[in-house]
Amino acid sequence: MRRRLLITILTTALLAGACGGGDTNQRRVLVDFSHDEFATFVAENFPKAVTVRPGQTIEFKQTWTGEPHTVTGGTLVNDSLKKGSVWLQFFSAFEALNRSGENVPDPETATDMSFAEWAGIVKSLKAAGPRDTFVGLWSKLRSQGVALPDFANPPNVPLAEVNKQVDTLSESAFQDLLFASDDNGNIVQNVGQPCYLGTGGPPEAVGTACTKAEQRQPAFDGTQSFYNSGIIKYEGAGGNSYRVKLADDIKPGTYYFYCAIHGPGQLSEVTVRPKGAKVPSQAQVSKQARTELDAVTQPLAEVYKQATTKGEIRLQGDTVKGPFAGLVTPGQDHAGINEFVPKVLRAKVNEPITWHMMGADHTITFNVPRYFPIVDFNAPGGIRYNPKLRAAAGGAPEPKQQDGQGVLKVDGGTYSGDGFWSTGLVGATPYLEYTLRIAKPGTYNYACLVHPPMVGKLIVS
Ligand SMILES: [Cu+2]
Repeated sequence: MRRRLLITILTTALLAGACGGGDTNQRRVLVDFSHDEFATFVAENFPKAVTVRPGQTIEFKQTWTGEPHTVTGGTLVNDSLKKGSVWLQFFSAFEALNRSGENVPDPETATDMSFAEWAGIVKSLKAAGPRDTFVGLWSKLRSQGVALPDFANPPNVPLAEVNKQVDTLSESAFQDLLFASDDNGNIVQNVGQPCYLGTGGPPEAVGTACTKAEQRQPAFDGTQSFYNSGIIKYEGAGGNSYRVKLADDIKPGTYYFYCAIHGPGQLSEVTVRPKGAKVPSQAQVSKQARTELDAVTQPLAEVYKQATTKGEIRLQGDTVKGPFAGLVTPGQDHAGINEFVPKVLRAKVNEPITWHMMGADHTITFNVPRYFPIVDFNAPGGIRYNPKLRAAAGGAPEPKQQDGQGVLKVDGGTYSGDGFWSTGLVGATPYLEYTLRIAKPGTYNYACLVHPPMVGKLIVS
């Protein structure tokens, strides 16, 4: 039971409330987030919901964590997002159950359990708030005609079967959505580039971008069929801004925008009130964003503390020892820490070093160029990821990805100590173990090519 559409991440600042609020006609929504004590990514917008008036501007302010994002909406996708938002609340509620500190068996792995047994465990959880929210959303989906079994009288069928149903049903809720990357995680032009259409959809051929005229951004009037930022351009370490000006004649109502890279889990609900209506101030919007951010980053702060003080973390009932390349918290698959922990490692020549890699997909790379743009906006075919990002280099094996079939172990061989060497883009759920040896003594700086703050030092004697 996981957000299948959510983490296609490359496969996968503090609130400047005052600045954003200086202009009373503008409201700022944060896209992604990096914690001020350790680097993170969060594939979400903060706050999730914002209320505005016609004529106002929404500034989507992206923190550059290394993860590209889009802001994508329009009538083509609005209904799907509206219905799907209940599924998203459902998955968040499931994550909240996992974070409640009680032991909820994971439907992905508890293969010998029946649904009746599992529902019984959930119903007897002591964390009443998260429990009732989850059970309530289960009924809400059923009342909307979603064919889930009854939680009140749970049938004695295999849990795995129900889990599969959840996956299929939730996926079908989002089937109208368009994505800016293909099955291999490469950027596609029809959605990766900006596109604003009055009617119809972008070109069917993923390699064809919308025309230059269609790439010019009009005000958002609520009737456009497709209203897509494309991948928001990099504007420096301070982040990127994408502004949506609401037309004076936009009809009051609720409009949704999602990230066409990370999926509908990264959703903004924009409620437009009538002209002249009172709407929350920027200070109130920023306060709400901070509350929602704290809920996401607090568990990350705890896991960071475990990793830095004890050198190990608890993950799904197991103890996982460092060193780490990235860190995650159980049941929170849309956010993670982008750090190497510890930052400095020591090893002897040819001694195996094993990193536990988790969270977003990462690379471990030696001899990183000074400037390494992750997304190339002026490539011959349009917009693409830097081809050096995905490929293994320097003799490392072909990069591997794995989802949920136990811990992936990769032997990266031996790095001579000279030249560009990279694991390529690797990632696995729950994590992978990557082993490497270094043939020559020295002090090596290494980094993740995706996430700029992710740097480490290796001293080989
Ligand atoms: Cu990384």
